[in-house]
Amino acid sequence: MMERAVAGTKIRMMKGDITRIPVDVMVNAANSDLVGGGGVDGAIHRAGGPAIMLELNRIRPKNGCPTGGAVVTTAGDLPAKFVVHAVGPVWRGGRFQEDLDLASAYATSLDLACARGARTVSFPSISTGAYGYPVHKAAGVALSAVAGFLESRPGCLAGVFFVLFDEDTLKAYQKALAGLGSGGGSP
Ligand code: AR6
Repeated sequence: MMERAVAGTKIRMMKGDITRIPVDVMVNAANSDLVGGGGVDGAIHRAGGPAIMLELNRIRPKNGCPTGGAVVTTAGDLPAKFVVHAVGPVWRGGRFQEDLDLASAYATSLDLACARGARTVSFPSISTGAYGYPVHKAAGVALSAVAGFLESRPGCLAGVFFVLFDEDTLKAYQKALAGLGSGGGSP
């Protein structure tokens, strides 16, 4: 299943490079220091240009952004109005509230996007690259968090897009989307 509506908002799964998909708010999988890095973070800074880091340097909290939190910047040259830099958890075996922190990264991102008047938001698969979160677990947490947010704020967003980089990740998120509401959406 590629698309499903939750509380009137379309959740859509697609394979590709998130930096190429036009949207109001593009979510980045950042680190607490908000200093850029590899993976999707590197791709977003490369495609967005220096304006993003210049703004991060101005707004960066003294002790960084906590895990599960997020900050908003310009999108620079990206096909978006804003970038939300979300900090997912590093996977440490699953007993360190990784699921709560991951859910918080998604919900905080959507909250910030709505506060900026976004109608469409795109997400990568937060934490499942360098941070090592098992993708099938992460997909369930991500979909539960997004669906929970949409049910609590109906009408806020028109579309939430998951832009996934490889086939295995796409399949895991499609499965989680299909399982939403039938008990399959939980971790
Ligand atoms: N579009 C969509 N997804 C992508 C792209 C892209 N252009 N590039 C990679 N992915 P990761 P994390 C996928 O490692 O696990 C960085 O160094 C990738 O295949 O980017 O949250 C940050 O600075 C994977 O499925 O993020 C942090 O230090 C997913 O995005 C740290 O990595 C997430 O992989 C964050 O690690």
